[in-house]
Amino acid sequence: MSGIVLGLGLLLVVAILIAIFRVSTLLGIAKKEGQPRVGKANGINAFLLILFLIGSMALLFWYSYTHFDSYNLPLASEHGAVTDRLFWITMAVTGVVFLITQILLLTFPFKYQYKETNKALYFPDNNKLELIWTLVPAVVLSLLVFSGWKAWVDIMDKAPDDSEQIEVMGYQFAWAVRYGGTDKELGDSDFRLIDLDNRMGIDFSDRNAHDDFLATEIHVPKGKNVQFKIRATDVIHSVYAPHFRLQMNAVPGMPTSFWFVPTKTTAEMRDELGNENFNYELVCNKICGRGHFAMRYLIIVDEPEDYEKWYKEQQSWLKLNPDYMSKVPEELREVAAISAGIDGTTD
Ligand SMILES: [Cu+2]
Repeated sequence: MSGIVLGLGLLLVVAILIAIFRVSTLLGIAKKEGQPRVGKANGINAFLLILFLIGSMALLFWYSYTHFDSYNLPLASEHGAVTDRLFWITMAVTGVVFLITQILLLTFPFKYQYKETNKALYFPDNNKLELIWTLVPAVVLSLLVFSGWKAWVDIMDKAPDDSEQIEVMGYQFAWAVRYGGTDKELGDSDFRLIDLDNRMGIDFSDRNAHDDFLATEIHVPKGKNVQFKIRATDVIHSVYAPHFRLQMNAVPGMPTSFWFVPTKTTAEMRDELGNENFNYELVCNKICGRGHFAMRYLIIVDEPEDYEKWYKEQQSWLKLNPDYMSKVPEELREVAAISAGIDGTTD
């Protein structure tokens, strides 16, 4: 509340200052002092614009230099090399244009400010000039868009058949992660089956679902194709794993996916960075509500043999939640118990 009052107060002060400035300008004009006053104000404004140019450029370079490592994270996926290259080419092209246009924009008011002796040049049009500034950006932008589109199509293409399938589901405010179990096939799921325990709505009438397991951290094998199958239950979340240059929205009612090849194990990255505590992470990249900040999950990249070892040690969800055996159709219970790794008979 006090914030609103303070804001309104500030607004009032600014409004009063503007009113005073306008009144004094009008008074000046009324006293026929108009011209020299405007000339002086122009000079001050032009000078301030140049100060702004120098200040903002200094800030830009300072930030880009000191925080470079924060937005240029070490790379750990195959396609990431392509997207990184595209990013830096786009950055170079747009950066140079940005610098040139800002310098011209902010120095011209100084160079061409009002002087009584100056006379404006009549310059209605120049076809050659217009052709150049239409064609050059059109060609450059088409090249950028085309190479971006090609990279996108390669990434979004159907995942290879041998991909590890991992289902990642976002909900307010956590992730649930499911693997296909011994058959490496994810079973069906249905949002109508979601309850407090069966968070992902696993459908136990599907045989592939009986051996599925949920993981508290995501393990992926180095050098193998990995596909994230992504969905959400409530609002739009976003699966973001910056070291793999991976980002994909998690949308309720509209499954999405992303496949990639991790290139460095967690241990290798720790060595490279000299940081024993380093971990790859998956975070939500959509402001999805109050607990948004809590949507963090660890990703562990293992050597393929370590990954298989970890995979085999996991227990099926059905084994950990035996009550749900009642959801398995009666004729499937025996096979379900076997594929879920449950010993003995079930009731
Ligand atoms: Cu979220």
